[in-house]
Amino acid sequence: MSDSDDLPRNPGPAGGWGSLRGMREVGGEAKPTPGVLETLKRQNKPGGFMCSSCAWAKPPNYKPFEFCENGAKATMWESTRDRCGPDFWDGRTVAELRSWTDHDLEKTGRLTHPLRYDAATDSYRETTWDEAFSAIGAKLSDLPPDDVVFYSSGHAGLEASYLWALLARLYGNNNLPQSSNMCHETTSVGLQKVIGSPVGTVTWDDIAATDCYFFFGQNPGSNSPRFLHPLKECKDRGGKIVTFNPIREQGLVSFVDPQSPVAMVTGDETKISDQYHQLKSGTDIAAILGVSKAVIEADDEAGGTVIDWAFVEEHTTKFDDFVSFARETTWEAITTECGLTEEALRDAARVYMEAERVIGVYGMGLTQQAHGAWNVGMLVNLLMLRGNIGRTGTGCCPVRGHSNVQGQRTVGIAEKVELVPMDKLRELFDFEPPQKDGTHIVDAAEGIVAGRIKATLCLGGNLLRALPDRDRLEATWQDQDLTVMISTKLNRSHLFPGKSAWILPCLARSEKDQQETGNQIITIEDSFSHIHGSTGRRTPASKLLKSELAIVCGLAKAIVPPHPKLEWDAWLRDYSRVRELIEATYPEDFRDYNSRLFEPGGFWRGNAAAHRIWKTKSGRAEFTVPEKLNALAFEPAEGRMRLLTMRSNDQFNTTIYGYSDRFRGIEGTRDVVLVNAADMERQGLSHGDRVTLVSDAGDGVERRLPGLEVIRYDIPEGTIGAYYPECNVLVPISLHDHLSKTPGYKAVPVRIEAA
Ligand SMILES: Nc1nc2c(c(=O)[nH]1)N[C@H]1C(S)=C(S)[C@@H](COP(=O)(O)OP(=O)(O)OC[C@H]3O[C@@H](n4cnc5c(=O)[nH]c(N)nc54)[C@H](O)[C@@H]3O)O[C@H]1N2
Ligand SMILES: Nc1nc2c(c(=O)[nH]1)N[C@H]1C(S)=C(S)[C@@H](COP(=O)(O)OP(=O)(O)OC[C@H]3O[C@@H](n4cnc5c(=O)[nH]c(N)nc54)[C@H](O)[C@@H]3O)O[C@H]1N2
Ligand SMILES: [Mo]
Repeated sequence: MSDSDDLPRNPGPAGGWGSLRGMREVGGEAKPTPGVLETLKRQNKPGGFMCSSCAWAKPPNYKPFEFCENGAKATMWESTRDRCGPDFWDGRTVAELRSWTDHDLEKTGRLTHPLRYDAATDSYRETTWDEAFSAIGAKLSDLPPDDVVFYSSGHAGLEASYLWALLARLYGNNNLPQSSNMCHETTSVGLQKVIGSPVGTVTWDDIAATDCYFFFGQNPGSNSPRFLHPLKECKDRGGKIVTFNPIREQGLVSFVDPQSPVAMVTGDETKISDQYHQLKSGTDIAAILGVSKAVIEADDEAGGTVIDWAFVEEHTTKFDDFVSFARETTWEAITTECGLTEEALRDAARVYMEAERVIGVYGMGLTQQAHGAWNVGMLVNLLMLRGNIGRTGTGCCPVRGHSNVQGQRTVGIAEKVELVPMDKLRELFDFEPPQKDGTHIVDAAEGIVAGRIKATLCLGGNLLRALPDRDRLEATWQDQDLTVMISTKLNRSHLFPGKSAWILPCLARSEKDQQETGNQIITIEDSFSHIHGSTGRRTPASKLLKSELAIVCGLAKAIVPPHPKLEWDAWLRDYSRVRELIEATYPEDFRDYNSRLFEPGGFWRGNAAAHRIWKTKSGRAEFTVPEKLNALAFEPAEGRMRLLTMRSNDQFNTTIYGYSDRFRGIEGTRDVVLVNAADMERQGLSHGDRVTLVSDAGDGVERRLPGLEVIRYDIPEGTIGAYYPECNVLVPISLHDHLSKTPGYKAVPVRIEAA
């Protein structure tokens, strides 16, 4: 192959006809029930239902179709006609299903019946809700509360989530790890530390006014495609976009608006990034320091007119430490670390300084690193140099993952006691909430491997598959006394049942949630901290399904002794009663909650940092100095590669819709590893070779992933890419952010071995 043959080879713009084809292919596989178009038309609009895919904000001025390729895929996937009923298990064992792919497991269709694991036949059998609830309740009463984990993936609405957290506390622990422990925990902890906000500060007003975006490790084309519209609008106004990412992600290169008939016919592409900097994985600290250094130097030359000195003096602390660090670090150290030239970093700084209003966007490329919190601090340093925070058109924009992942934290799904108004819970429910911090997901995973954790209850998700160290966890997961999964579809976590194991099938968000007082509304919080009501209208996939809230109440009644203040039945009859409880617990965030459910664009919870009120320890926004120039847990060594685990646009986390990663030019397989041409030459590899990736964490644990096809790819030397979740077998549990414990999924030390 010649140099120009590196993949991706002109994959075509994000959006455009490719996105329609992508939707059609998933539609063909999922075989959605009739009426799915009607459902899609209501998606993300006031009075409609909120997409169960990503958390990107829902605008007040919505479009005729306010959904993207991936939102449509998610809706079609849950609206499938296929059913995975009890008969699926006839003659099938759990053990044999372990050879199935994630795609094939979910493709069996919607779960229809509550199921219990039967050890004699090694398969699941139909059960009744009553039997399930009472058996789970009995098991839990035998276990010490400390040994039990209540996980949640960020799907369930605020109402069910609030009751889930209440249930754990009534049972006796704060063991409430959530998917954000593997995702934006770095934001919850790292951003909180520096600006006093655990969430982003940006709202639609900022998006409408900004003239520049700086992107670090977030991929809107695949993971939040509705974001491409505001990016295009920014470009149409003459704004600029600068991206730092090891991989040239197509959504950040160019976009054709699939909602514009003219653009679709003429193929009118909008170029998204004005500059695209392919830095080495894990080196954003160096790159951002380089940009900051250029800004500081320009300020010196311009007699102090570049830095926003008024902001720095009035609002920040430790500025001098940061400036000294930037001055003392040489350009050589910076450029060697990140692999970008001084000129490239100065170019980025030029755009940054010319812009009046800059938004800093980030995602997993910054958060899933061994020193992700330093990454977040560095981005905030850069923004603060020119007062790009707490002013219209500016701000810090962590793009959240699951549709309600942020909201679940807001209503009490948190393992740390200090994050929850325990006094309010004490008063409302007349009990003594547990005072000890609960387990983070990393501690829970270690606890399962060590045999300390005896039961895991999962409100959604596919925890076993999403966690690091797959082999070690799969070898020990079944030693647990109890596993309970509240799920819509079959997944790999179901295939490692505890001694007593239950699958509890629930309604999907687009389905009717009929209770005694009528079809219920649930609410979610988006990435901009706006709260939206959501009502499903589709006929449920099975008459036996229960809503997530109904399942939580059913479990609660079996687990917690009755008490007049615990009105599980009344709450189930009318979810607005649960919203009253949420408002009573968090009066500032949820004022007049029930009357504001369908405000266009949702109602804003507010954010002090957006008003330049800093709820930090110092009462000021804090400049920080990282201890080194990268976010890695390891030193470079001959043959040691940094494995970056990737998402394709044909998956939502562990849900694999299909095998087309069209933006990266990879079709028909996920068993690939992307390698730079120079690394291939050095290691004697050819395009198409089969190799094994081997852990190089140096902790004595053998971790191997065989059978990957080498793809020669435009990726920096020393960095390689392969897909999540297949690669999770290679990630040590102990590799995580020093502050927040978010796993370091984006720079895993591995070696390449011939297969
Ligand atoms: N279609 C789809 N949508 C999704 C999801 C999905 O799986 N599929 N998942 C949802 C969830 S839960 C989440 S959290 C979000 C995730 O959305 P993102 O935050 O976009 O997450 P990733 O795609 O894992 O990684 C983002 C980017 O980081 C880059 N990167 C890797 N290492 C580095 C680095 O060291 N520095 C920099 N600057 N960049 C780096 C990668 O190349 C990639 O482009 O998306 C949500 N939306
Ligand atoms: N290597 C590597 N590992 C990663 C990541 C990475 O980038 N690299 N990313 C991490 C991130 S950001 C995250 S958020 C986690 C994701 O971890 P999880 O949130 O645990 O996993 P998901 O794949 O989102 O869960 C999919 C399952 O959710 C269930 N489900 C779908 N819809 C619903 C619903 O409406 N209700 C209920 N109750 N269940 C439903 C279905 O049964 C489906 O099989 O993975 C993490 N793991
Ligand atoms: Mo996530």
